[in-house]
Amino acid sequence: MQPISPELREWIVAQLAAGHSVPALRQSMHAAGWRDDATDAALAEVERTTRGGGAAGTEAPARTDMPGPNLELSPLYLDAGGRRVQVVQTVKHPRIVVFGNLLSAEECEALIAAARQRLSRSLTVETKTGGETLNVDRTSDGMFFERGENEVVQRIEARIATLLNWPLDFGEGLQILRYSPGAQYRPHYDYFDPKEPGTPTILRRGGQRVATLVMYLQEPEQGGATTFPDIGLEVAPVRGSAVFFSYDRADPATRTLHGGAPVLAGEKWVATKWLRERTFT
Ligand code: PD2
Ligand code: ZN
Repeated sequence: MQPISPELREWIVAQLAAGHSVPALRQSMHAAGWRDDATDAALAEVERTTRGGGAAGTEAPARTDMPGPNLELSPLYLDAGGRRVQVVQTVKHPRIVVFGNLLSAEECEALIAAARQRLSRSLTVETKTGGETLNVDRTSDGMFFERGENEVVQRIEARIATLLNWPLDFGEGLQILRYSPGAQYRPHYDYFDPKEPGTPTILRRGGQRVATLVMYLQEPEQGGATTFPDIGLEVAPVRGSAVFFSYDRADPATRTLHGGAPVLAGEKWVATKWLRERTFT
């Protein structure tokens, strides 16, 4: 059975959240031309993954050593190498932490200024081949910095390593994205799909992705939240703040489906840091 698309998952989750019954959904999908066995498989997968369950023994094994801030004492602030970062909001499953005051306005400006001339239409890693392709699901413009490429990148990377308790060289280079009005990033998972044939090639450079930090460099006037459809969370893209989330296995059971909602007015700029299992080369 094919895995279901993030869009179909999102639709089913939204219908269930709106109070529609499973039989009603089955009827709608049947009317839309879905075969009953495919419908049942899709509904079962969504139920399994949104409840965080799964038939015993069928889940991928979860990692135990994971990046993340130390929240044992429920701190309101964390010291990240001399910067007082605010803990704004946390979610346990999926593990999500919203940080305030992670970046200064000057640091946001410096990243935007250094990236602006190097933007091109975003590519995503193509798991079918291990290469990169244009993706209609992502209509932003983007670029990557090399790790440690300039002073401000170095400073921010060192801060992230301290805050998230993860070695600096396990991180990919910072990715910068600019969303103009209408641009969005449809819901997706950031880990590499183990079932895709290109994934083993991608994993040679540092193993799986295990966590994401999306930092907001410029606020749009409207729209542009980072959304988590499985749990109905929207994180507002406030300049200098960031959303962290981690995934201990490459599986929808992590409930880390997430997207960038369309920007309705103004421009949204973000910097994304992806963390790998090992040294990223
Ligand atoms: O810009 C965002 O809000 C966003 C949403 C989903 C960024 C990413 N994913 C990403 O860079 O992976
Ligand atoms: Zn993402």
